[in-house]
Amino acid sequence: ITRRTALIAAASAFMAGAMPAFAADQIKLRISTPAIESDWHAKMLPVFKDELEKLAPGQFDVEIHLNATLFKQGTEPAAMQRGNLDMAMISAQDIAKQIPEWSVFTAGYLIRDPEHQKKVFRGEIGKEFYRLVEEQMGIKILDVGYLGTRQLNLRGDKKIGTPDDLKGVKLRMPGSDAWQFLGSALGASPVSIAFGEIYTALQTGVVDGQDNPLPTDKAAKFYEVTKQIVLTNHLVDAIFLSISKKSWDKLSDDQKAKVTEAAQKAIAYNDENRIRDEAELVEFFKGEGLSVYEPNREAFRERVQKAYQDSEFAKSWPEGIVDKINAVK
Ligand code: KDO
Repeated sequence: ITRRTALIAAASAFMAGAMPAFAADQIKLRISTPAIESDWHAKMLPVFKDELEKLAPGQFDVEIHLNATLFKQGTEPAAMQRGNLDMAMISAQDIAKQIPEWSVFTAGYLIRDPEHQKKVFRGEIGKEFYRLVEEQMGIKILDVGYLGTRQLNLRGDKKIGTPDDLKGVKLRMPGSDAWQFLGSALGASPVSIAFGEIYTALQTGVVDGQDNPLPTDKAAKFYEVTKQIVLTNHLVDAIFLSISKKSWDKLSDDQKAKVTEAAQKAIAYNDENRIRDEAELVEFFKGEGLSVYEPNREAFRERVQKAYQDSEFAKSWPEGIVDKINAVK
């Protein structure tokens, strides 16, 4: 090694340390989601980006794509698996398409509340189920986020007290077997429509109603085209902030730790805002002229739980998993 090359090496090492990384050296993380700008799980993405920038200045280029403009709702896992997408917020229903065991988390009236959800997924059960996703799908789940508790939201005036009252009601549900099953289990006739088309479907009467957590009903302005909200509490819903293993494995251990930390901060922001909103939004919807009421929740719970117990899905659930989930306190 000559003195000249040693000097050049020393100078470039100094530059690399002192200068922010050039755009070309930055690690691009493209995130795709159907979430709309005004909803909390969309708003948490700039939080992720900013936190990561603080932790690892200049190292990452986080690119956020909302409204399913980059990939259609539900196609994000496949895009990550093909190496076309780095990150997404995927649902248990998306995962269950590839890993049948995961359908347990698509069952209504199983997870009790946001706290139970956190404990289940951040504990031993989550560890085991995340491992399946990593091994079988090549996707690394960074953290679980609370999407909210799903409630019925209908166009008509007819009051819904029990599952029998939903007979023949065309209920929009997201497009996959697991979601459609939940719609039937509630007693309705499920119709599969992408999230971005719900508003028009409600407005034009293509469907009689839809189900989503209250913060999403507000963000998407579904109250403009519906008359009632039935507080069924039928699914304490989760979204999993995830990264493709292809992108993850390129990171150094230090970068992995920072991506995880930024993800947890973003999720905390989402969860806090959603939980607060859920406590306050009934008044908001009433103010918008909707009737908001409690149905016979026990009748819904019984029907839905029985439907899942007797279903094909249940055959793929690990032995004793429902009891284990119930036992998490
Ligand atoms: C929906 O389509 O109703 C749903 O709430 C399903 C979720 O899994 C998730 O995809 C969500 O939409 C989108 O993020 C839009 O909020």
